[in-house]
Amino acid sequence: MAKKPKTIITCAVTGAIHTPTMSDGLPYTYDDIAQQAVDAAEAGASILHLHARDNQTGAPSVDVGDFAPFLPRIKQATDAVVNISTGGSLTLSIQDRITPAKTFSPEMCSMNMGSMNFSFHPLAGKYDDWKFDWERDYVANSDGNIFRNTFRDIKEAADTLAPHDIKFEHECYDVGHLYNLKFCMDIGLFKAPIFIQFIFGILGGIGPEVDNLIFMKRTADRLFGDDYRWSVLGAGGAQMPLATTASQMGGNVRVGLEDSLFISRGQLAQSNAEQVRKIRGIVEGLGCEVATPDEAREILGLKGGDKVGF
Ligand code: KMH
Ligand code: ZN
Repeated sequence: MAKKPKTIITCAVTGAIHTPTMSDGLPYTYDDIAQQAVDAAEAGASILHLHARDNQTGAPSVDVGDFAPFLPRIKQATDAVVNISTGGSLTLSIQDRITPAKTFSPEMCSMNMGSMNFSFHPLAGKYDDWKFDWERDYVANSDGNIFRNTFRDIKEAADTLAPHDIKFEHECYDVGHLYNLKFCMDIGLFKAPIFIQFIFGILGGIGPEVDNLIFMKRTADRLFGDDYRWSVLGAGGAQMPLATTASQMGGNVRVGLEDSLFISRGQLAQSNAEQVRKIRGIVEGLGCEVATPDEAREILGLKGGDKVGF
């Protein structure tokens, strides 16, 4: 029987959806982001997907000055792959969103593959008292968000970042995004093997049903053949169940407080590492091995941790 591929665990440490009021576990200071990222790597995450936040208020930030305090600390303390988000804050221009990746030249960064509604406004109704002034409006007004990722934006990001030899985490929130990615491959924007993050359960994207995972996977098989590797991100309560299914299907998994604040139904996770430990236990318990950072580098064809700019 063919050997099962190793499972790469990505941990998305803080993101730009959740706010400090929603969980004390959500890291937003430089120190907490660094510490939780290192702990997640020690727990078994070989890729750390990172956003930055304002150190005082926790507001999502794409300011390079908010990345600079934690990136070197993470690099010194772990050999995990650093992946810098270019999704950033959802309403900013692509130029602003790619500035951190352009500045720090990480091994990986995200690349969002289509424009869409991207909303989490239903969360606004769940809290009466907010820790910081910005939070309520930020969450409530997300019903007006258009997360803009036009073909022109994608090309601009790919062209600007090309000299940095960065592997992209192609964020695909629906089936059409796979066709966008195929078009971009055909015009030479991205090199195989590409790495696709199938995303389920964002309001504005495809829902978190297993049927949809199978449909996305079949479509990607047809479009990309052997030229792609894949991972699954289920938002909220879909996180662990879909990651488990993905791993059993031979795929890779993404967890982290960016995508879900919970460790089990109704129970907040205390940290990113707790989620990594949980999925690792499931993956290993079901007979798969977890990839080390160097194995992840090999699987994805990364440039190496010694070639980053931080
Ligand atoms: N927040 C996730 C659903 C990005 O950072 O570019 C998708 C994401 C996007 O991680
Ligand atoms: Zn992200």
